[in-house]
Amino acid sequence: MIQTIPTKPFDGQQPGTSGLRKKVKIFQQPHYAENFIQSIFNALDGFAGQTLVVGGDGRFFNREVIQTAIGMAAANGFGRVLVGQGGLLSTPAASNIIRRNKAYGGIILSASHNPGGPDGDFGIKYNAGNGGPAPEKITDVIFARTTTISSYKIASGQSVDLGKTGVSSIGGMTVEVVDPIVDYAALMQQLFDFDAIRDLFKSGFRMRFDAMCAITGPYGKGILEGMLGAPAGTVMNGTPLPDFGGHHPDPNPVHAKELYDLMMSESAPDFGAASDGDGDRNLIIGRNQFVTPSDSLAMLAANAHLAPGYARGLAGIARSMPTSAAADRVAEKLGIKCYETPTGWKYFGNLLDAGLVTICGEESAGTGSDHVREKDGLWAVLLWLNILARRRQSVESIVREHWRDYGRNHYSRHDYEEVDAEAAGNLMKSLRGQMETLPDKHGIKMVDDFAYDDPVDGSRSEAQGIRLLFEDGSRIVYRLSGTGTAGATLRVYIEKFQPDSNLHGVETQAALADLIDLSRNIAEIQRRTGRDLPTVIT
Ligand code: G16
Repeated sequence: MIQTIPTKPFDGQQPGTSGLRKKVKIFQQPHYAENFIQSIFNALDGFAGQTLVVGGDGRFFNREVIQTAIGMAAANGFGRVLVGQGGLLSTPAASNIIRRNKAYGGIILSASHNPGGPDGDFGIKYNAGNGGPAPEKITDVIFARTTTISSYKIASGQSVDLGKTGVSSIGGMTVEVVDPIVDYAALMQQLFDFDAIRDLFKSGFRMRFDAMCAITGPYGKGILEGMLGAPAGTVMNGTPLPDFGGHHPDPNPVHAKELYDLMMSESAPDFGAASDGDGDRNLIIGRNQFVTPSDSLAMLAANAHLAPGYARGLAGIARSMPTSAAADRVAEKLGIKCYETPTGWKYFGNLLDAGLVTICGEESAGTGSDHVREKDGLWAVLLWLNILARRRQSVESIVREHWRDYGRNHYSRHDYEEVDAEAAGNLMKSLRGQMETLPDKHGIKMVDDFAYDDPVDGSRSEAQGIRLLFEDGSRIVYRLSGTGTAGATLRVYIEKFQPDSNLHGVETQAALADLIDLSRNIAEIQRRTGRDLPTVIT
């Protein structure tokens, strides 16, 4: 039965860097998720009879909202929903299913790398027909609709059996429960040299993939252990759990500590990797060699031609502004363009759709290509494996050779999490106030608040982060996170280019020490936030 339920707006349903992200408890309020989903539909048109993809990362509250989204899609006039079995789809797999099936769009339930469970976070985001996160012009309309909503429509009284694949119908709409892995695995097989990777494992090469009890467990087991012949046990924490087993599914050396410690130990395998809550981020570690996401982007771009899917070369590279300039050096050598965009995968969409870039990446552990319109954790792992299979060198020696050939961008991100939101806002305001006076002090050449003009549709995005650009190419960047759910998170990105290979081995924090001090002094971080030190350093 189709019902129209009266409702009232909630405050603050404003999509952030990647959809609406809040505490589970907030999402559990009656009508909260429904209001946001209806506002998405109210912001769109022309979807009657079309296909909508629905899936999530399996976190707590996923199953309930999946049923709600399906019921609301039926009541709002979609013709078909494709939903992952168990309500599960990794974010890149959802992007692939949208594209493959020429769907109108998709609703992805995830708070990405944020913790799950009843006290954790939940999120809803809308992806457009190109498979990518909705651009700002759509998220702005969605937000506007949340402020005026007065009712929502839902087909109630029925639920879909998500336990097995198959076709059923709800409120006159077709519902297809699909295997979450098959299409994605087929796409990976097209892009990468699976035979070479199989041979690599046969030769005794060993890796660990930490799925962090999140969505990529089944994908990792199916592809790495199933199709590529990696030994059973290669995938650790491989069963998705609603609370991620208490893990914070953010693939960095702090939260993937078990893997990191293993890779730095005597018994390290050849290669270590991890992915996050919804499968779009990646962590790459060689034996004794952590690879920063910014370096990983540059190294993947420099070696991508070794994979069949990229053998013809790259059209261009794109990186988010705070990501290090290591990829720029690769682009220069390849004679292609490197675009610098604001933080957020949605900014890569137009460049990818227009064929201007093939590979994109962000310092926040996201790398991907034009194969989908999301960053893709396992894709990055498989491209690394393809490169290792072809070069037959250790990760460490590939990294060292890269630094020798291109120079090294020492790079680190310092996060001050859950600081008082007003204090963080004032800190950014004070930096904006110093934009005119800072240049010429401390070797600073220029200070700006990054703005981006999209070369494809001409749209302009302003106030994307304060950049301090130094005479020697070093940078300090400040911005507030758009994905946190408590207080504000101040991110400070520090980068220094070191061409001298004798100094490449210097420990990163030591190499950046002066800039780190300066970053704290200029922004008066201690005085304004009460924090002596960052919460997380990556
Ligand atoms: C999201 C976006 C990413 C972006 C990141 C930034 O990541 O999808 O493109 O780099 O947010 O996060 P913050 O604003 O906290 O720095 P995810 O993995 O959370 O979807």
